Amino acid sequence: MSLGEDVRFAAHEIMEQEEVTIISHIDADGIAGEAILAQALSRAEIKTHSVFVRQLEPLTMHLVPQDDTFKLFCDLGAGQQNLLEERGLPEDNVLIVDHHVSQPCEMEYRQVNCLPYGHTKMSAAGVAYFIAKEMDSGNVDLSKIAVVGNVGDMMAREDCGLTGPAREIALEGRDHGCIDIRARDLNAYGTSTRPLHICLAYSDDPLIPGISNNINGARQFLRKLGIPLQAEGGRWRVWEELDADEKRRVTSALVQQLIACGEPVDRLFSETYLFPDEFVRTPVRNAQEFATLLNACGRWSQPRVGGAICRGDRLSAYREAEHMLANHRAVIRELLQYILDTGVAELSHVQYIHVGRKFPDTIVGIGAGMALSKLNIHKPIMIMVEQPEDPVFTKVSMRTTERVIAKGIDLQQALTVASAEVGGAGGGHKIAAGAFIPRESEEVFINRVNELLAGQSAQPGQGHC
Ligand SMILES: [Mn+2]
Repeated sequence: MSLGEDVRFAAHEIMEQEEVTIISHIDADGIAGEAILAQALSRAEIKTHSVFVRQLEPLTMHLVPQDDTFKLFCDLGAGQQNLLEERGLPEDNVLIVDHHVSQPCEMEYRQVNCLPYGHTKMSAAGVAYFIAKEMDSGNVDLSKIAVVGNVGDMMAREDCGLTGPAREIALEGRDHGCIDIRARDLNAYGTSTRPLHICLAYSDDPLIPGISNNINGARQFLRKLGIPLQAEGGRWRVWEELDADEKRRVTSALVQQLIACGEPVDRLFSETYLFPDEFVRTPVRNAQEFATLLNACGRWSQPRVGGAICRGDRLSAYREAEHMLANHRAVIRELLQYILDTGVAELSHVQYIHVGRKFPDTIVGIGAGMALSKLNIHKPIMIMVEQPEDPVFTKVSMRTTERVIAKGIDLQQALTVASAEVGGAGGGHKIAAGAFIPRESEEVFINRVNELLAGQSAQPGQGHC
């Protein structure tokens, strides 16, 4: 079998259905994947309704209806097939569209999963797009949302651009005219909405001495280059609106700065994905910021607002999402500050912090990733959080860096093993993973994860994720 064959089978299977329930994940990739599948289905005149879950786990399984609609799982399900079985879902009534590691189970649910085919850098929205495209080639316009999902799941991060099938989607979107691919663009977040000096100061991949984490430094750097920070009328300018000559002046000065400090320059540039049909200086203008907007919707438990934006709403849903985005950023900044102020505890191979109920579980992963660049980046970080509505389980999020996984570290493996041993469940990727564990096992669990990571780092590295 190949991914293409699985996609054809899935498209055929879906077209046979009269009524479908989509169960999807509440993050940018899940929201994008749901929007792609739901639009493809409704264009094919198949009745569809959707359910969003934070995570597929015993406590959320009641959200999966026990009716006879066809169940389409998106961005989840592969690692929780035992739960689908326990829920009594029959084999022939389920299709899983996912990119996570599968957990074996008695039932053999059908899946379209890019991971077993070696496509480690494509998200569920990408898989969903291939199915939609197979259902009807007119669904090529959904490539835009697929790119948002992929970028949202950080599939473009390691290689500074999408690769493999995920990039093919971007190319299809470019040919269709809905995606503008910018080669060797600045590898920084916020190129469409952040004031230029803020955009530079907030970017830390690569870390540019004197500019990263230094707003004044960034402002002076741009002044020296004679780049006006403000447009007529005093509005802040953004990277995207600089002309080609200005961009060249900035990037070559950044290159010089990095070389002067003996830092590698390769990560300064990235392929980026812009949407020419959107207004300039809005977050839906580029894939990265669009994804953040969707994540903000998920964080505020309003995935349907994100879904409406994926479907083209630029009025009420869009305004609502912008408001959530502002709050989202404020809470993440607060979490980051809390981690830095409180400090992390360190074991030999992991650093960790328990934030109790102070922060929503939906942002701790993002906060962990951001905190890592300001802590010991050589040691994976673990954040534990309690969810007020869940008295039994503690949620665990872990993040590390490309450099650490190149040495053999695999967070997915460590969390899957350690959580199973204490009666919890875990999954994810080498670089970012999560788990639920019984609250009373926290200490045993941390020590076990440390032990597993120590074992991994003793093995020769694989060098890829
Ligand atoms: Mn995903």
